[in-house]
Amino acid sequence: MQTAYRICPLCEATCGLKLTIDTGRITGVRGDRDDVFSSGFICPKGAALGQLDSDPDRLRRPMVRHGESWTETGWAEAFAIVERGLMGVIERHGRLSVATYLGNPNVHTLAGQMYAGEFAKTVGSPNVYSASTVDQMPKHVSSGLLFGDPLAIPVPDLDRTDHLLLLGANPVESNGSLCTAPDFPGRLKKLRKRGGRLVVVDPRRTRTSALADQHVAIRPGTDAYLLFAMVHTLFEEGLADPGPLASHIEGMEALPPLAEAFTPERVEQVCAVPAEGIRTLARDLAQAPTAAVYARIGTTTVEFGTLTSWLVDVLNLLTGNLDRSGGAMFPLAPHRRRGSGRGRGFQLGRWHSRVSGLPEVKGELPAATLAEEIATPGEGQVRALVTIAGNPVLSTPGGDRLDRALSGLEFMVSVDPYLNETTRHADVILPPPPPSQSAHYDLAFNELAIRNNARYSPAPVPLTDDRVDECEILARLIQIAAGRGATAPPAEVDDRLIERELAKAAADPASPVYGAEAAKLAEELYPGTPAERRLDMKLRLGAYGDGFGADAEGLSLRRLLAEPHGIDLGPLQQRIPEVLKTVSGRVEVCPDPIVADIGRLREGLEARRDALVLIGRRHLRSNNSWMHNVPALTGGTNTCTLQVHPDDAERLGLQHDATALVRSRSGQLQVTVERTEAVPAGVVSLPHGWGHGAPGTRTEVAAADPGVNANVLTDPAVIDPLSGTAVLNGVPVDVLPAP
Ligand SMILES: Nc1nc2c(c(=O)[nH]1)N[C@H]1C(S)=C(S)[C@@H](COP(=O)(O)OP(=O)(O)OC[C@H]3O[C@@H](n4cnc5c(=O)[nH]c(N)nc54)[C@H](O)[C@@H]3O)O[C@H]1N2
Ligand SMILES: Nc1nc2c(c(=O)[nH]1)N[C@H]1C(S)=C(S)[C@@H](COP(=O)(O)OP(=O)(O)OC[C@H]3O[C@@H](n4cnc5c(=O)[nH]c(N)nc54)[C@H](O)[C@@H]3O)O[C@H]1N2
Ligand code: SF4
Ligand SMILES: [Mo]
Repeated sequence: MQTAYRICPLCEATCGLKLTIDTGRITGVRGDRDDVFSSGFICPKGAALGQLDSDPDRLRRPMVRHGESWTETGWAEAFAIVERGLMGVIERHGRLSVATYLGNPNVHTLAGQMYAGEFAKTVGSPNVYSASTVDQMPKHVSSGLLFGDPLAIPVPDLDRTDHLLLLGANPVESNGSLCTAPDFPGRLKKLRKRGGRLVVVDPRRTRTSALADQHVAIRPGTDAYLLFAMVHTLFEEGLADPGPLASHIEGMEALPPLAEAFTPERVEQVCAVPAEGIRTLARDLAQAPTAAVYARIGTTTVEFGTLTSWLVDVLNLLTGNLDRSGGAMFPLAPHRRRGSGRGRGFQLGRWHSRVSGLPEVKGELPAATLAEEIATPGEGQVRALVTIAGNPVLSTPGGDRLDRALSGLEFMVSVDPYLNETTRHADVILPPPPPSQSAHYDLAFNELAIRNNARYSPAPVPLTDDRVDECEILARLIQIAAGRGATAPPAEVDDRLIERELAKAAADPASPVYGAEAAKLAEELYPGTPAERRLDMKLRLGAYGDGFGADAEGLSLRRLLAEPHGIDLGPLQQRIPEVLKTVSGRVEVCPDPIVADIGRLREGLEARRDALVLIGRRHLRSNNSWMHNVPALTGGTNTCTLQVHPDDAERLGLQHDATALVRSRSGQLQVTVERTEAVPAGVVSLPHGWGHGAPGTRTEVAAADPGVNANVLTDPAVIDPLSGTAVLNGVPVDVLPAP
């Protein structure tokens, strides 16, 4: 028996876990009480890490498909098949014909963070897709336009704020998103205990709204109206005051006229929130000593996702809460350096998708358009697909169409531990090792953490013989895509990247290694795995780094390895103007693409909103599509039911537990009805990530309680135009008793 510490990779909270390991298996999981960030917090998913890790359905060796059947194969052979398949398509149809889809767990693995983007870049095709366009892309676009950097996302300063206005998020079940805060529920309770106020805007009653001082049951998809009317109120009542930030803002004068049309009286009927209530929300926000507006997936995967994301930070700014303690602040991750306060700004639409002409966003095309790019013949048609940690058949709109399109590919390879709804179409599946055999560091979530910190977990258990580290799997794919072949040494990839980054640092007068010789610096790196060498480099060049000797106290991987519970780097600090990368060097508060989209919002004031609409939900013991195979996380209230308000159920003739037929513009399905007052009349809720048990999948536990794929109902043709993000909430549907 041995004890090991491992950061939990299962959600954005990044809790430190204390694992008991017995002969290579996780036999016990507890929260690590000494973790500098999570202080012992754990949720049911973290507690089930052992079961997840040793799930008998987890693939151990590469799988090769022959028609309907699969055989296991050795790694060398698998990579050789991938090389033949991928390079064959490239030779026949060119690099444009290869698409990459990067799924959510890429932000939860070191491999995904360090290699997946590089892989897509190496392929050199505009056909790059990811879970971001069914998730948070609107926030990237809004940050890109406001601050010049799509990754500069302000997070609520949870532990210090006096007032939190939270929209479209349910962190008591999701444990938080775009705001990394272990024990989010406990932090909300503490906020109230210290006399602060929590306001939750959500159509549904949730476990988060149950903690709140006030719950505003807004009509789905209309948050942009509510927030704009709050902006309107701030101007009308002379409450708009950015405080000391005023000298760092550009374009303020354009804001009041834009807010003009959105009076509380005008938007009242749109969002089903009384005008006087909207004014009170605005006054409360402006008058709180400190306050933060925080919004998540219920506000991004909607018709006006980018405008809503923008309005969130406009409100933070207008109430003097942007970039001040207790407000909405920019974390400074250890692998980042402080900026210069100016940059090239953010551009949208540098290229367009072939079939529907949709603009590129942050180097990607909308996931909603992938199926048609595969299915539509012509020059540039997608013929090969690489999925890394993704299950787009269940997670993207029109998933049933994508499912059909995938079977028409010439070649597909998936890096994934499961044979599931998506990977069943692959020719080769390359399974990564389980978390117990993988090292961990949160590059993505340190950029969103409510306290700056650094924590590294070496793999708790050594790799077993039949395993290849996911970093190496992806590095080998990079070598293949670069044309260097399946047997080219994977470490070359890291050597090249290290050389490039060190040379850049050595040429930068603001860097601590300015003037040094890159090759010499490379020799000083921690002599671990290739990924560890790169991580060491990033930490040492970063904001708290040792600068390769410039600051003896500074961070390095060696120092982190000596601190298994992590290093706390203190509360968030003010970062404007340094964090800005806009051309003007200011916060550009009314960027052109946003202003241009406000016309669409104004037109929407006139739209009829009497349809029954569908929204999603998450259960505490779930994670998108891939944890339904873990027995400890199934059953109880974690079910795939259509929640219907009793009044609607009455009107539509739907009995509790009976089967309903749900139809949308895009598709239809049958699902069990759950009558509940948790949803308001006019709104039904269905969770996503279900719809298991398809022929050829190998997830036995999940198949026993398969549920239905909510993304048969969501429509790939309906997206937020600025961000290409799918509209997954507020989908008009008809519901009737199943025939
Ligand atoms: N209707 C509706 N649809 C939604 C949403 C919604 O709210 N409503 N939410 C959206 C959101 S927020 C997201 S993020 C997307 C998620 O979309 P995806 O990322 O496409 O879907 P996941 O279900 O997270 O699938 C993750 C895949 O990664 C695999 N995996 C797990 N661990 C690892 C690992 O360590 N390495 C590798 N290589 N693979 C691994 C799993 O087996 C699974 O196949 O779904 C979106 N879809
Ligand atoms: N347990 C669990 N945790 C997870 C996940 C999971 O699947 N299960 N997934 C992870 C991922 S990938 C992500 S992105 C995060 C997401 O984290 P959250 O954003 O907190 O996700 P949800 O719990 O889906 O909460 C979204 C809320 O928005 C509400 N909503 C729907 N439509 C609207 C609307 O139009 N306006 C407003 N104001 N609210 C609306 C829904 O009722 C729901 O309560 O969670 C992560 N954590
Ligand atoms: S809250 Fe998230 S990070 Fe923490 S234990 Fe649960 S799943 Fe893991
Ligand atoms: Mo997500």
